[in-house]
Amino acid sequence: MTQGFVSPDELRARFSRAMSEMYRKEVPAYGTLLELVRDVNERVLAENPAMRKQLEETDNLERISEERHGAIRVGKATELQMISRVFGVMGMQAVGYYDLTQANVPVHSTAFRAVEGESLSRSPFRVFCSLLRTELIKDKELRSKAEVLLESRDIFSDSLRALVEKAEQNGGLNEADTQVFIAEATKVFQWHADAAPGVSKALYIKMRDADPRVADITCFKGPHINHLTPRTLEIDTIQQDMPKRGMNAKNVVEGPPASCPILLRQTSFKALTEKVRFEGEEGEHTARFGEIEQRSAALTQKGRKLYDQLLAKVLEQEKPKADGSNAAEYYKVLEETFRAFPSDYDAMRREGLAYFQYYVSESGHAHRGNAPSTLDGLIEAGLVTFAPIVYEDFLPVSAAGIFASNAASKDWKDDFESSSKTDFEAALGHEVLDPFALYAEIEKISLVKVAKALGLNTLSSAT
Ligand code: OOG
Ligand code: NI
Repeated sequence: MTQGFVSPDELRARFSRAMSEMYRKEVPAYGTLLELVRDVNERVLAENPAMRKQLEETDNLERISEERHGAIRVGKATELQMISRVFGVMGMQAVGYYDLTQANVPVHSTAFRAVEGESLSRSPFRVFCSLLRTELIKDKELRSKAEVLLESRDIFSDSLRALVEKAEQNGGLNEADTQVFIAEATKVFQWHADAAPGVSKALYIKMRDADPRVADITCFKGPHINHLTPRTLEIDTIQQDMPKRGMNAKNVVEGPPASCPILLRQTSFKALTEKVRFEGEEGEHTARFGEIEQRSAALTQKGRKLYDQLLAKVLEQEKPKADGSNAAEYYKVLEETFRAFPSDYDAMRREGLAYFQYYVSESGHAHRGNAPSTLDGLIEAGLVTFAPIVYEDFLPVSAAGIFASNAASKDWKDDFESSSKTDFEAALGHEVLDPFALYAEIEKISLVKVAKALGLNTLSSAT
């Protein structure tokens, strides 16, 4: 702690816990999902001492039971800018650009998360944050209603604004300020059973007909968290067990097939229908759900290209239908198509498809000053070991699938205008970071450490 400041990592961890507590109260099924994930993770670790040891050695064990991501949707640039500052106090930065218009959803997004290896192992909490693109609402009158509603709301309390400024000026927050900051920041994302002032049920329905996300963003008082996602070590078991605990699970696990440990795989229980009070009338809204994910290796540009190609090939042949009727066929095509992607980490490493962290083995330490000078040589001699760097980001296509299956229940289609990263960055007020560069940096730092420990000048990887 500097001058009695709570560290950004600690702030982020506490905020993540506070969000989880709030969401468990708001959406009890999320609590049931957490119990299921805890049970499965405990069993998997008890049954796999080797996995446990590897997670421990790579600083990944402790973070797992605490790990989760959330998703929020904001309505205007000033909200996005302030959100960026609030997350900035917690050491989270905007990483990557996601164009959801590809999935017929009128938003574009980034991920707020920690970026450095050590911070990520302390708290990898990440938030997928989408900005509504009102310019894509086709009906002009509805568009201007949406803009007026958004213009008139202020989702941040005065005390939150003051604390963000204080943290930025002083370089941190003390314990007392931290407590208020966490409480006020959490409140921004709470659920409101009352629709925004001026929103009748008829207006809500018009917005929802334009797009369910348009209604979700414009008709409410704030950007309620729409899901939280704990990390599991065995997603297929959870997918199977969800119905046994009363959860309405989605039909397919999204992402790569089970046999290919890359990026992440996700599934969820479907969004709940909740009561809402509109002006003068009762109604309902369907948006909030629970999700789980299993994370694996971060891919290089080359690996990502191959993943995108293969997934596109899969979807050409077999798109998962919203009603789940072709789930078995979809999985079959997915598994078969992804045979073209190496499934073992050594092959991925040699082909430069994924990012890795490198470690000096015990015998490596004994060979200091007398070791092969190439990375492959060191690995072959057993002096250096490696583990994949965990993917910290989101699947654009997967995100799209989640939108489609949770709010619209439409099959996928593509009729929106093209992406606009520049517009997004203008709204945010700065550029988003390049995720590939961040993984490459973590890999490089580990190679520098290894080289130093072995008394070598430099070491480079296939990436
Ligand atoms: C965001 C969906 C994206 C994920 O896990 O890919 C996401 C949203 O529904 O607002 O959270
Ligand atoms: Ni999610």
